[in-house]
Amino acid sequence: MKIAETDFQAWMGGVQSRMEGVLARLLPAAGIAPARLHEAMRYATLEGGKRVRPLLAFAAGEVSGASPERVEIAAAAVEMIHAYSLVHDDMPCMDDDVLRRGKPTAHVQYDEATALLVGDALQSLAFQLLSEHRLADDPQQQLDMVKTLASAAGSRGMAGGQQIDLQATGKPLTLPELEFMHVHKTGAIIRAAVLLGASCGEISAERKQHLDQYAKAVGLAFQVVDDVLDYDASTATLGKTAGKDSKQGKPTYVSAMGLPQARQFAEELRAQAHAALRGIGAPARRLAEVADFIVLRKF
Ligand code: GRG
Repeated sequence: MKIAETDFQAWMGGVQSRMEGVLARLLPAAGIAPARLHEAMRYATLEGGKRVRPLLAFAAGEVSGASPERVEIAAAAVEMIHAYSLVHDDMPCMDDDVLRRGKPTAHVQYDEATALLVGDALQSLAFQLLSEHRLADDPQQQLDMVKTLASAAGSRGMAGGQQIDLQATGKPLTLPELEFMHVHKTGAIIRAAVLLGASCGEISAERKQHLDQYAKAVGLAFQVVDDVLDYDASTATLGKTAGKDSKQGKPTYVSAMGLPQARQFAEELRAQAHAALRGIGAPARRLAEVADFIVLRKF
């Protein structure tokens, strides 16, 4: 018996397939020189991934009345930064993995030097997109969007979090240290996705603050669930190597607090995310649903 698709599933599927088309259009064509690099950029970005960050951007755009034509560009920029981070993270000098999104990682499919360039070029393209498309009526607001993504990706955001992660291998971290690492490594880009989506429309300072609180809770919840799934789910379900964190001696929420407590913590963060949206009301419905998806997902 076919189970009926919920309204949220239909919305999510719509955003995911829209983003596939948008990314395919915005990435350089595989036939354009240097073809190997362009082909590898497309390989690393297209046909895979849950597109959680674009989902957050589109849901946040509903809070500010943003036009989908603007949000899709901001979402593509964030997704390109995310794709770049995965390519570099998988390289032998970092996590050294061979499977991502159910296919060989970029350095396995191509070679290490090409994978390095894929990450570099995706990052540049993300900022090119944010600067060459009109995304906000107020130019200062658009400049702030560029700054938000730049600082989220940089040494005081994702790259800094990755550095902490590399240094933490084999060492137990306290819960505050673990949180500090993840707020930077994964949380910063998730926060940027929410803020950039909202910034494509009109957003009051008060609502922005609610969104910021929501993003903090959801960003951490995403990581806690990622740790639970790494422990609990199979490689086939995840499309990436399962059980890798414990094998590499990485501190995780499961190793720090135990599996049932980590699951409970994810639930608490989901409640915090919902609470942060209360001040916004009905326009935040999709954001609440995305928080549920992030916490309840099985892959
Ligand atoms: C290399 C500068 C640099 C940073 C890498 C984000 C990151 C930092 C590494 C990714 C490693 C990792 C598995 C982190 C855990 C959380 C995470 C980002 C998982 C992958 O994100 P998903 O689940 O992936 O959204 P999909 O494939 O669905 O897009």
